[in-house]
Amino acid sequence: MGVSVHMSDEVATALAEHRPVVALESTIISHGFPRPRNAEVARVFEQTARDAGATPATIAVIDGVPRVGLDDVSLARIAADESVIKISSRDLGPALAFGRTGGTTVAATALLAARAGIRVFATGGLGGVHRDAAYDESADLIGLSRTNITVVSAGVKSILDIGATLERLESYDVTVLGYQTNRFPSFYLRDSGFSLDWRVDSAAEVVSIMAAGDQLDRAGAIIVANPLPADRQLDPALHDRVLTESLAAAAVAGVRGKDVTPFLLDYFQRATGGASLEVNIDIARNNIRLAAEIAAAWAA
Ligand code: PSU
Ligand code: MN
Repeated sequence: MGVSVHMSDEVATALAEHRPVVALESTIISHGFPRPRNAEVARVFEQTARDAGATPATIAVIDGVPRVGLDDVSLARIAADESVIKISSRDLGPALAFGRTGGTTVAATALLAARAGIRVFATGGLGGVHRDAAYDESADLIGLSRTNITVVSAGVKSILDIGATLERLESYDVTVLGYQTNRFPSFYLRDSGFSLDWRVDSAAEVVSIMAAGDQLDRAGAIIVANPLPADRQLDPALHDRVLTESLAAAAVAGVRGKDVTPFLLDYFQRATGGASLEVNIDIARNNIRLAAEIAAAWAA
């Protein structure tokens, strides 16, 4: 544990003292938010964790070194440098071997966080199964099947096939809990229309499920699906219009592979005149606060 990753002193000390630590991904910074706003957003996310009583551990690969907890220079570089790549878990080996710098996806971040001994991870939305292309499925899903970590997210974006994503999470043996709801959120919107088998109402309940999973030696992750309150979600009519447009634009542009998710996110932000961007930040901060609560309950 902790041998193959480089932890910042702050994160290492917090873990050693059994204080709450929340892992944060960095593809959301390098490829999820537009420059230069993303640099500010990265700092806001870390501050949100601190204000909620947890030590943030932003994870990225810097010059071939997997880092858990970034200094200010590295955090700024992930945001500003256009040559920063997107690193999923299968890219970790080449990125380390070739000394590359990249933002880590949910799959790669979860793997590195678990290696460092971190149990709770906050993100905005997970990758999933893309629409009309069932073979385009994010490694986030299978990655979470192998990693013992609790991930707080607002579900997956409606740019994906949400029903198929939930089916795959079932196949991959990933536990999905609705936080104070029985409905799976679709990121910008509170309710995707899909229901969940399990609802939790407190951080303490999440922790009791984590502890039960540990007793059974289960390998897979727990997803805590945390919707925004209805009055903070994106306007549903705007959402539906932009969703249709963005999918058509991706088809016309012939976007493929790891570029699909960044393309759709960027389209959404431009087509909503920045409204989706503010909701996106709100969602991630909402998830970080809940993750901090879970991490505190776990640490206790
Ligand atoms: N979905 C979002 N925002 C994001 C991502 C996904 O709503 O920023 C990022 C995450 O880092 C996620 C990655 O792990 O995209 C998934 O990319 P892909 O579909 O290529 O696996
Ligand atoms: Mn893909």
